Amino acid sequence: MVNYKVADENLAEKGKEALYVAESKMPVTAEIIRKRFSKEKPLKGITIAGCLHITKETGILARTLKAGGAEVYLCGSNPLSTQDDVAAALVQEGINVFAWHGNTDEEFYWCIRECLKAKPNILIDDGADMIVTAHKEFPELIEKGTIIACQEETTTGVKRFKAMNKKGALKVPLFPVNDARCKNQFDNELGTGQGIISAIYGMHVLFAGKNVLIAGFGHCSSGMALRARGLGANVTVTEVDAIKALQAKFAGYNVMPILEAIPDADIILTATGCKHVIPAKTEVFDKLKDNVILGNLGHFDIEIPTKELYEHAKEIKPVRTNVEELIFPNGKKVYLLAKGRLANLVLSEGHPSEVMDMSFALQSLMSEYIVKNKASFKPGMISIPPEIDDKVGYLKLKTMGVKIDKLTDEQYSYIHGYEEGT
Ligand code: RBV
Repeated sequence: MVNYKVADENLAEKGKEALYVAESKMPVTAEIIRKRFSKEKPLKGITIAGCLHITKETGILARTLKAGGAEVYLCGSNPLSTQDDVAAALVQEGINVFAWHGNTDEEFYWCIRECLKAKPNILIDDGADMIVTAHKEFPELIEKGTIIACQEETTTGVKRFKAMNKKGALKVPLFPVNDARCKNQFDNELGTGQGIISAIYGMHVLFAGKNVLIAGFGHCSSGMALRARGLGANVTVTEVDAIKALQAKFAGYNVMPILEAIPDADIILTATGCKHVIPAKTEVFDKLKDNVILGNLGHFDIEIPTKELYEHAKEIKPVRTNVEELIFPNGKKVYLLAKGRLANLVLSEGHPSEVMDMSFALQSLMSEYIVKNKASFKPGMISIPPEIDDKVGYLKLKTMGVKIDKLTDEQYSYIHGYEEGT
């Protein structure tokens, strides 16, 4: 029996088409790993719950985990990123899905709880909400050892778990999949980088000649800065980290404090993982340029002070799908993308399948690794084994028809030795 609650089961045919398109673009997850999983069934008897964006790419991951023998439960990791057609299609394939576009905060947690009620053995989270809920509301899953280990997909989730671990509050073995090289150097840089497109989709603007303010210069934001510049924008980066600020400066961007950059910015895009990156103050709102576009690509809707902006506005008008015009008391207009939520997920379909192939290949292989090595884990953060990271890189290159060199024995001894010098 499939357990589910989705928006509309009649959307399944459309969802199948989306999944069909993603299949061919995700050869590592959908072909190589799935083929082996179908034969070897490494996840047999295991229930996996994923709190992920319900997209065609996540659908491909679910299919691979299921092919490996797992019972799969899914709920959305963001109320606005669920693609209802994909959710409906997955239900037809026997994946237990609790997700619909636009669910309220209360419904969001209801969906998480439905997944946890299935007593999952592995949790794959994106943003930490499901694993934190398991700690708070389903402690027996941890105490009785039902949960073997957990995997985290995104930077913000890893940040939360590091804080939890420091306080001694993290009671499960946790693999920060986000921190694998094959994840953050590709999904974060290229996927979020291309998220610039969401700002274009939102307002259909020309980037050339615009002043674009990018808040942050980590993997996500540096990818965006590069692409904004490529489109002809004049890019300003704001940072709190001296080294990252230097990297931005030496890459040729303007670097300055955000309060200095705000008055000239035509488009402001945030991806810092922090809160109130645009300070939540009326005097700052008054400094925003008329017609400025505000978009957040970080995990939560607090980088741009969404709530305070809504409170400040005297009128809020939807102008395009998931874009609102906020009219301030002084008559100024501001365009807010995706209600301040991840615009790269909400306004486009999420990060492209090609790059999600690597992230979800890692998630698939990590689930297998967890089942194989379950006896050896202790609660706390555990790094992704480098051989799994390397394997995904190698497989991705292979599917792209790219060959690389191999160290000779002589080179191997040299690179791992210290005796040879001047
Ligand atoms: N992300 N998933 C998708 N197409 O399914 N797109 C982006 C998708 C993930 C990505 O790995 C990132 O770390 C996370 O969403 C942010 O919540």
